[in-house]
Amino acid sequence: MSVDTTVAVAKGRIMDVFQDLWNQAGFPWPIHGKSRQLWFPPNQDRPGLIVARARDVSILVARGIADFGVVGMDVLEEYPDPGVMRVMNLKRAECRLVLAGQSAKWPEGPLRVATKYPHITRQFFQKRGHPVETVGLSGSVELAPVIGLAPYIVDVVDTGQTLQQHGLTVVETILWSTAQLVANPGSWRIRESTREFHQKLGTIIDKKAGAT
Ligand code: PRT
Ligand code: MG
Repeated sequence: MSVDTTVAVAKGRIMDVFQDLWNQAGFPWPIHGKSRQLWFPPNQDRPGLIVARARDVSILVARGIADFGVVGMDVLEEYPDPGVMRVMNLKRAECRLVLAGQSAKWPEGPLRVATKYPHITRQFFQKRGHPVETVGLSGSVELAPVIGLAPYIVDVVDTGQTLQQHGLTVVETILWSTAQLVANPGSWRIRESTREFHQKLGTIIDKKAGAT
């Protein structure tokens, strides 16, 4: 198989699950030990790999630096980019984006919500005609209600343990998320190697559908 394809992958959990798919596809994983290298050009054994911040993945793909990107649906919805095509649900890194608070009751009146996802949050409340003020944080969002910054949060949840540890409970699920494969439309249209890589991943996903 020709491996003249480059994939930009979101570091962290998404990269961990993607590494598993990459190995199953028979490609050697290029990152060894504690290497800080972030760019691995394609070679005869495997596609190229770029390790990126989650929100930068679509930018790299839209500009054609990478043919493919791997990133969570939550991030794609928060930073919509018309320059990328969603081409496959990788069915891994499952989680949901939820509205959570100290009680499961739907909030009354105008409310303040702390979140890393202000765009999704505003859309969600707008659809319900409910006034909202978002406080944009870049991490440790669960702390907001505990320290009195905002009584509600919109955040990613998997097992729910983190919410529980902070005395929080789910009010409503906003979005279910899994890792997604996105592609550069030009590369997708004209490059044979792009189609081949997509096909190969597809076989693996379908074989192990539902596994994390
Ligand atoms: O910098 P940033 O935090 O944005 O990214 P990162 O490099 O730290 O990546 P990482 O590892 O946080 O992964 C982020 C992506 O993984 C998200 O965009 C999701 O698509 C996906 N994902 C899947 C998750 C989780 N599961 C998850 N549980 N992202 C974050 N979490 C957090 C959650 O918010 C909580 O704080 O993990 C904690 C544990 O979750 P519980 O519910 O199991 O306790
Ligand atoms: Mg993180």
